[in-house]
Order: sequence, then C-alpha cells, then structure tokens
Amino acid sequence: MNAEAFRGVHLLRPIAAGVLTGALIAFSLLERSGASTRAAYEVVPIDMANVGGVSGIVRFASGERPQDTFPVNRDREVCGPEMRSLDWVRTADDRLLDVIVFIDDVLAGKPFTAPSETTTLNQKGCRFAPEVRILQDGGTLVLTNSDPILHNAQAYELIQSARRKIFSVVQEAYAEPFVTPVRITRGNVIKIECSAHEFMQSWLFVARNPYYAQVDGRGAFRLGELPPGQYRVRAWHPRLGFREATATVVPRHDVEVVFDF
Ligand SMILES: [Cu+2]
Repeated sequence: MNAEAFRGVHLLRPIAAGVLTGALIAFSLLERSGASTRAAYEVVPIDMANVGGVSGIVRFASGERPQDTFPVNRDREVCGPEMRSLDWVRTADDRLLDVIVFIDDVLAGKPFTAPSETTTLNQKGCRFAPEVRILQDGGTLVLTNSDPILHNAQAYELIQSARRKIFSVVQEAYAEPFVTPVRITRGNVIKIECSAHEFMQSWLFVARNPYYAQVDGRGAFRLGELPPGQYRVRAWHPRLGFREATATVVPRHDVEVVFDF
C-alpha cells in the first residue's frame, strides 16, 4: 500500500464511523419512542375479480427438536409430579405443525375484524390451554383460571431479542376471568408465562392485518384475496422462530411458497 492510499484509509474511517453513529442514534430514538414504525392497515374495497393467493407447505428439515424440561417443585397435586417437558415441535411426516404464515407488508385490503375478536386462554392443570393462539391486533384476550391454585400470568411482547411487558395478573383459585384488549407496538408475538410455575408457557401470535393462516394438519397453508403485488411472506414457529420468502401475487392464481425449518 503506498502512502497516499494509506492516508485515504485513515480519512475514511472517521467519516464512516460518524455515519454509523448517526444511524444508531436515529434507531435508538425510534426504539425509545415505542411508537409503531409500521403504517396502520387500512380496509379498502378490493377488486375480487383480480385478487390472487399464496399457498404452500412448511417442511421440517432441520431435525432440531429443542425440549425445555423443568422440575415441578410446588403444587404437584395440580401440576403433576416430578418433571414437565415442553415439546414444542409437532410434525406430520416431514411437515412442521403449529406454524403461522403471514404477510406484514400489506397495507390495504380485505376486511379485518380485530375489534370484535376474542380469544380465551385457560389455565388448567398448570398449563395454558391451548399453548399457541392467534389474536388480531386490537382484539380481546380472556384469561381464565380453572385450577384450585393461584397463577400469576405475565405477558410480554417480543421485539427481536427484547421483551416489553404488557400485563401481569394474579388469579386466585377459580378466579373471575381477566379480560384485556391486546395491542402490540412493533412485534408480532406475545409470550405468556406464569411466575409461579416456570413450565407454564404460551404464545400468542398477534396479526396486524387479515393476511395470516395457521398451517393445517398436513403443514399446508393458504393466504387468499391478496391484491396483486410483491410481498414478503413470513412463517413463525413459537420455538423455532421466523423464516421468510418473497412472493409475487398475480390475479386469479396461487403462487407456491415452501418454507423449511
Ligand atoms: Cu401458574
């Protein structure tokens, strides 16, 4: 390297660092504001003669089966003896179940029924039943306790590696249902845990628009009534995380997408 080039490298470094610092500050201000950085979904009349769809399957390719095992060291008469193993990975042949496929960069389209939607999560036998639920953003969560013991459900919105607390509610044995509207800021997923029983864990997928689907018993899905265009299609599994693909939707056809976990 000659002297001129060497000086050039040194001059570039502070400039690059300055640009990077500016970007980081802007990003952290956005983080702190807590405001959604995404535009709100808008219901608009759509031309039903020219909509298309995305359909496909979710394959279980990795063989990764994380198991979380916890000792049951209190309330054994209700929670069960010894150990509780949470096996999150359910499959059907080579397909992965419990996956939700969704599109979050669609800004306008078919009706979204969120405010009228209610999802019930029951605490029974020291389990949240069922363990994976879907709710639309702005919908209502009803939390019930069918156990003869106390539970303390705590809900967190997951935003990448961060957690934002949404609520904490203590419910005595057979307590009255806890009813709360659910709103998320930047993520798509809420994790619900019980502070009294660490093996009680549940997930809520929160949809921001009506373009989402849970895979069926064969790991297949379909998202319909999409205005033509290019979309980022995402797939989420509670324990195995996210995958994504790009799909170009054309009128009156389904474009096929395959996800591998
Ligand atoms: Cu509990």
